Amino acid sequence: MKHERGAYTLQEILGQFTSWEATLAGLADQEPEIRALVERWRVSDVAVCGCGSTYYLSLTAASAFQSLVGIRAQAFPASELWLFPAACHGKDSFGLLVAVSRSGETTETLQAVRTFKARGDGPVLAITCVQDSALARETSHCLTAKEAQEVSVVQTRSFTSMLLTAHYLAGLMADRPDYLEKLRSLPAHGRRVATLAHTQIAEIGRSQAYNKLFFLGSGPNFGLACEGMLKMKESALSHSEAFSFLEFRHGPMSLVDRATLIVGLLSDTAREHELAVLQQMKDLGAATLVLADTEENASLGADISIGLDSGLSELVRGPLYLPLLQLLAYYRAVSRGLDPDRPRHLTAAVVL
Ligand code: F1P
Repeated sequence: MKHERGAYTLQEILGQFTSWEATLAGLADQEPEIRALVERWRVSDVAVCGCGSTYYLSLTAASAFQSLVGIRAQAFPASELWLFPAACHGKDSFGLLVAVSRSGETTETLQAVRTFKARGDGPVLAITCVQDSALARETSHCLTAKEAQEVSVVQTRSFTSMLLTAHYLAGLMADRPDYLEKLRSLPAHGRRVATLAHTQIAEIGRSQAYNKLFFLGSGPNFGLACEGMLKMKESALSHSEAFSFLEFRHGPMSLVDRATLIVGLLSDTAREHELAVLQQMKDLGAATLVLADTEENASLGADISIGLDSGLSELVRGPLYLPLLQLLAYYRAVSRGLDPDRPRHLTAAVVL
């Protein structure tokens, strides 16, 4: 049978809300066990690591651990923890390593875990999609979003499902049942937002008016902006970059012209500052696509605006931005004649 370009990717993007539900249900079943671990560990700091998408996930997860749990949390590319452990740890070790890998087979992530264990640092917890993976075997504790595993090489539903897992862990560490309750509302919001915004996103994704794409996000949204940037590269072979909002003025804005699309993921905390950046880039000729919680916020400084209407805080609503960024890359890829299911030069895991 003829393979339709991007068929798996599209199905995995649009079906991810079912994976979110299954992941959250699995976590609720394991809650007593995870609570007991968290209670036993009582860590005051955590390192989070991964590669590619899972490194970007680590960035936003570290932000959640830090702001929700109030502990020191730092994200690292797994290769840095493996090859430059002293530069990552400094004098003090981290109390816990959270190692994130969809496949559980990525060499750098396995090596980061081995290095951490050899130094005699604290416990290691894996977040993966594959129960029977090398990572799961290397670690004594593993949270598996197994329903989120994909056929496509690029991570879409696996990314968001593992991200929910990290948020859930943070919610348990912070002992915030209210936060867990809000996480449980995400699948319904996600389905609604993806349905509402699909046509609009498809139209922008198909547009050939842009040859430079920038993704801006601050705080917990920075890692998500990076993931939007990576989807564009992997699926649509398009030059894209991600920046923390205000960093964009410090040089990168010199690249802005009429062929530039800027995708802004608005926070609540820095909203006014972020809108000012977008307005300035619009004045310089860029087109702006703004994603915010309310349509009203999104429309300021925006050529195209999408309001999530979730009523959720900036931290918990983060995963809702992802399906839109994934769809944007999917439509750009397909309209350029590419197959996002099989991106050029890539394999699902890098095994060295
Ligand atoms: C990480 C990863 C992917 C990327 C690429 C190679 O894999 O870097 O993010 O898309 O295909 O692998 P994993 O460790 O999360 O399985």
